[in-house]
Amino acid sequence: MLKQEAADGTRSFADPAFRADVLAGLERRPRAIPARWFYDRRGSELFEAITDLPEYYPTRTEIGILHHIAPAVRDLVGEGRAVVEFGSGSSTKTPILLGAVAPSAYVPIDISGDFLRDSSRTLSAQFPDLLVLPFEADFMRPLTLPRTIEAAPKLGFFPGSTIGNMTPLMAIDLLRAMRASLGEGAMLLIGMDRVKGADVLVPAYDDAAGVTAAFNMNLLDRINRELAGTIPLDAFRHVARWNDDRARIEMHLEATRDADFTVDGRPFSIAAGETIHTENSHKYGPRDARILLRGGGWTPVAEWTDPDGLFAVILAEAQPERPAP
Ligand code: AVJ
Repeated sequence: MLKQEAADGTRSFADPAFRADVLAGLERRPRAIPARWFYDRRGSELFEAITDLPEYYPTRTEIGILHHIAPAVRDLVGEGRAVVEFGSGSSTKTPILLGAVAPSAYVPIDISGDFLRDSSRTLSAQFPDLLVLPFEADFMRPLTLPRTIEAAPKLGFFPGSTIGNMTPLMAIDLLRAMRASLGEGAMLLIGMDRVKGADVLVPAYDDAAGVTAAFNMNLLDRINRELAGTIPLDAFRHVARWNDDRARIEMHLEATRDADFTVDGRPFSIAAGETIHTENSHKYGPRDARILLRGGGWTPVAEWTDPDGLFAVILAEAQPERPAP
């Protein structure tokens, strides 16, 4: 394992999973590093800044939809379910749902323990009577929920179009795993970004102020900091492209000139014009979204969008275990 020394002399160990993903990702062709590694402290701050950009419509649009549909969601799911949120409990979206459905418990699941503790504390302050059970886990793997909420019917919450980061194959695996862990009678409230023109999509991922570019470039900086990298940042530029065939925005880091560098002592070369693929953000039309959910074992029961049809929030119920006709 690699030891790092910060300017103040404190030592820490680089995350072995980060190291493994970066080294394997730079060796593979095409080069690709999983998007989850964007979110160190600086990356999380930059993502927060992205959500405020005029070009980045998803966050504000989804929040608007959630406010609007809260009473309808309560009518459809009832009160007293245990709400299980997959991914970082967003400080803005979660209270809208919790305030509407009066849950018996709230279980935020996240890989980042620090983030989980912070957001759980904030929520407990806002809902003093609510049982909050933070659960540190990688929700991409099958998981066993806390015994305390075993008997309660569940409502899964997966906002933010995080599902868009996954290829359809991975998304269906995840939806099936969620159905298995949430159990019989569970419901799921999920946000999905819709397909729309590249004239709207590309600027949302390549904003005029350059915040998304900084977010993407921060990955190289993080590699240099945490994995003793020598990547010349000035040899790369941020690229966002719409892949129409696969209905996704792709973010890449493109080499603007030939470059040689090392990461954790290993040598790498990249030629001008070659890229490191850093993120996919899949977009789903109304029928696409419903097929994806059904493929993952969930039957859509209601769906809502904003007046411009930019983003969708879908409520689905777990398909009972029975053979298809
Ligand atoms: C957090 C995955 C929903 O894909 O829109 C924003 C991440 N990347 N700008 C998205 C992101 C660049 C975002 N998600």
